[in-house]
Order: sequence, then C-alpha cells, then structure tokens
Amino acid sequence: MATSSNPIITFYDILLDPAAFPISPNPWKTRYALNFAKVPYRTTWVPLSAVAETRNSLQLPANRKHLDGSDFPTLPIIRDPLAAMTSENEVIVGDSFDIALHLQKTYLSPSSPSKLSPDAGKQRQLFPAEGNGTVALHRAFNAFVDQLFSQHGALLAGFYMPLDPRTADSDKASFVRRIPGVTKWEDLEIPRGSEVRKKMLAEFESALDTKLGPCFPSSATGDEGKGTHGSGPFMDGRQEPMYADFIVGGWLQFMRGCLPEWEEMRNNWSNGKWGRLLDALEPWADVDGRDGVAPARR
Ligand SMILES: N[C@@H](CCC(=O)N[C@@H](CS)C(=O)NCC(=O)O)C(=O)O
Repeated sequence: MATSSNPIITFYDILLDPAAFPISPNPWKTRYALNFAKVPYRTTWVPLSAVAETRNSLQLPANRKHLDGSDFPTLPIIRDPLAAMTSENEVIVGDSFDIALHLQKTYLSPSSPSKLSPDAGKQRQLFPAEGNGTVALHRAFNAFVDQLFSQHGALLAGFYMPLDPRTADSDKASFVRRIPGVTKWEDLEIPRGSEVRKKMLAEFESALDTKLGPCFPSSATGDEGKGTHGSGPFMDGRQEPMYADFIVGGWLQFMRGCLPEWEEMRNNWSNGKWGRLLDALEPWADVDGRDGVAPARR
C-alpha cells in the first residue's frame, strides 16, 4: 500500500494460475510502458473473478462491452499518487492506451518538465515527436493490432490459458457465458494437429506476415533487412522501442504463454521476426511481485 511518504504507482494486473507467468495482453502493454517510463510501481494481482469488483471499488465504469452489450470490466488500471503532486488529486486510469498517454504526458514529455520527469525531453518517448501526429496513429494501430490478434490468435490460444486451478471451473463458465452459441468450455477447443487448426494457424501466420510484418525489420543483413530508421529490432528498424512495439509485444506475451505452437511462431513465422521482437523487448519486461515464476515456453 502506498503511503504519503513513499508514494508509488499501483498497477492492477490479472492473476490467473499463480504458478504461471502473466499473459494478459493489455496489462502487458502497461507493464512495458511503466518499465520504459522508469516510474516506481507495485503490481496488485487481481484474480479474474475480482476484476469487476476492483474496477467498481475504484469507481471506474467499464470501458468495454461483451457481445451481448453488457458491461465488460477489465484491467489494467493504474493509481498514480505521484501525479497528485502536480495536479491535486490521485490519478486513476483504467485503459491501457490512456495509461500510456498519462505516462508520456506526466513523466516523459519535454513540454511539462518537472521533478517527476527527470528523463523528460530525452530521446526516449512512448509517442515520438511528443505525440504530434503519432498519438492518433498509435490509437489506430492499437485497435488494428487488437483486432488482428483477437480474430486469429485468441481463438487458437485462449483455450490453453493457464487458469488458476482453484477457480478454473467457474472461470471457464464465465468465459462460456460470454460467447453466444457456446454452451461448454470444451466447445472452444480447436484440437491440436486437426486440419481446421492447421488452416487457422496458416491464416494467422499469413495475416501477421502481410499486415504487420512490413512494419518490422527482417533478419536479412544489409539494406534488404533495414527499416526506414535503420537496422534496429523495433518498428521501422529503430534502436529504441515506442508504444507501438509494446502493443505488439503485449500480444506476443499472450501467445508465448498460451499458444501450443508458440515455438513455431516464435522461430519460423515471418523468418523469426516475432521471436526477435519479443527478445528485444526483454529490457522492459520485468514482472514485479511474481518472484520465482518462470516464463513458460520462452
Ligand atoms: N480497452 C481496454 C481493454 C482491456 C482488456 O480487454 N483487458 C482484459 C485483459 S487483456 C481483461 O481485463 N479481461 C478480463 C476478463 O476477461 O474477465 C484496455 O486497453 O485497457
């Protein structure tokens, strides 16, 4: 718990199986952004069944809807008492994109220098060019990447989520209730090795390669592998990540943790582009409060 003498940001992430590495894509985007902004924070691990209660207790309305139109309460959330030093009130933000904007504005922006933002004005920016033009493009990119991975990857990977064994039955029942036409958890399985799964994997691989692949440099040496910014591992061949890299990284963390074919995706799809990106994001992937929990299928 933060105290006034030792204020620290609280980051709410979802706890599934306590023995498994975290996998939730949107909280991952926030973790990357918090680590990148180098702000002090602690993670509060919220069981899946307590997400709604947590959001309500912070008086945050749901910002997502289920397919039937009902509220879909989600994480991440951050509570930022540090920002209160400059703006009167503790700041509570309940959407991963808004959190990234808050971190950029409060801790990285060259135009609002403060003792909270020792690195403000440095090259390191979540939204380069101080957001000029890049925020709107990032917003569209975020929606596009969410759609791409949800459409293909979530169907192939979601069934293998590492649920908490103590609550797995009720967690599965709550997922089933959300999906029209599905009556039991087993309906969500697309059996490994089946023809239908092979076809879906091929479509996923191709969609990623053709729609997202050109944004990232290939492993080829020389000009062929270069992005417009050089031969770094991040978007456009940059040497430093920006928020767009974290958006894709968040989804790669989900695939790493759930997709049975992850090794294949990591090493061979798009000539290993996705594994290289995930590896390059490692300096910002520190997970707080889960000591001893090793990432599976790294
Ligand atoms: N637009 C929201 C979406 C957040 C979201 O969908 N979070 C998922 C995890 S990635 C969640 O909280 N799911 C809770 C559940 O499935 O019950 C954001 O970017 O923060």
